Amino acid sequence: MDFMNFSYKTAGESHGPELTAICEGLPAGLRLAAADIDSDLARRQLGFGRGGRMKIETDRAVILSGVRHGFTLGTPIAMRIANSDWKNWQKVMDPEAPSGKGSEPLTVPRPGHADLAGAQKFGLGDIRSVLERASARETAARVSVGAVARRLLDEFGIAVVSHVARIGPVKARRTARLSPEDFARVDESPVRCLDGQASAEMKRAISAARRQGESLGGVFEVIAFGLIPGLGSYASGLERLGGRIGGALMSIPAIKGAEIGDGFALAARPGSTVHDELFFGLRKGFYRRTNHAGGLEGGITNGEPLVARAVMKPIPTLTRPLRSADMATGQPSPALRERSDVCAVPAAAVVGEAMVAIELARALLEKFGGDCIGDTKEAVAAYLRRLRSSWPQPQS
Ligand code: EPS
Repeated sequence: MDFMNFSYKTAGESHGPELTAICEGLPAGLRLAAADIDSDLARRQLGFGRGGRMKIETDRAVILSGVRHGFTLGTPIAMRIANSDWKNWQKVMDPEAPSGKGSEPLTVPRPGHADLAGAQKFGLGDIRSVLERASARETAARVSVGAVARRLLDEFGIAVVSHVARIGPVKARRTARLSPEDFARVDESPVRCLDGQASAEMKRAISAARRQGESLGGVFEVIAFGLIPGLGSYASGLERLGGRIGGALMSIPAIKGAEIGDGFALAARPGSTVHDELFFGLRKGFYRRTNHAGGLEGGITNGEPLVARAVMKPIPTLTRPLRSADMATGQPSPALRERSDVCAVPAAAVVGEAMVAIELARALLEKFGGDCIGDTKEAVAAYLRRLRSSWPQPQS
């Protein structure tokens, strides 16, 4: 699709030697250091409810190309994140040696996982060959791309943040209008929740799930502050930012639903309580006092914060497994049990930030272009001048 100027690709298996990400289409002259990426990678590893794997990994990005002396070159940026666990899996994951003792095929699919559908689609007899790439480990590579996108957005005063709104039965209390400052300490909550009381209850719910051999899902919210009106378009369906943000969130493993603004709750409300009324002030121009639309009207940013939520299903690997049937024999058998997380909603929220940052960076570059960051900045400044000059003049 030609409007996708900023694009990326990831590669790598969960227990292979490394994850790789390549992104291209960013302007030259953007300051970028591995530390910008590592801070997001570390945030993705946070969260009460993760399994033993997070004790093994300390994700760090190595920038291999596209950056010189701390600034982007406008060429493809390749990044590598090593899997520390690889050393324990070399035999199982060997690209060339035939499978043998110690790498016997896994044949009992987990309900809710990609195991069976993936084995059928690709003609694979060993579920290991499916789960290695279906694993959410891949999201570390996406977070590295998201961190690069975030660096671009930061140059334009756009901040993308997230918090956990629900884990299993525990819902956080809603604050009507959040500001960037509200997120300063969200990573200090063990479940990345803004409501202290709900945080404690969420932790208790996760501990109880762990004891019961269960897993828990939840809801996270991503908010982008500082947006310029006019990103995205209604000109073609695929350009609508709502679909692009929703699709990006739904592409995260285990996400089963996404909504923008008041989302599904809008179904129950009359129009007069749903739409954000417009006001005009000589200093701030056109503005709204509410944000039910979640910052998008007609698939275009309207200058209000972009608010998107996504629901994550409980992870399908259960230590008290569900019933399944063996792919090799057809015999009933309890589903595959692997080391896994009990709840990964706090981590998924950080992945959600990355996905939203990527879509916003793409939309920004679509509108303002620029092989060089200075060109992009000038284009944004000229656009903002035009918006201001089009404001109605006070009547004398
Ligand atoms: C995952 C299973 C677990 C998670 C993993 C995602 O890994 P392992 O099978 O090695 O215990 O910890 O998440 C990550 C490795 C990660 O970096 O997020 C799965 O099946 O999706």
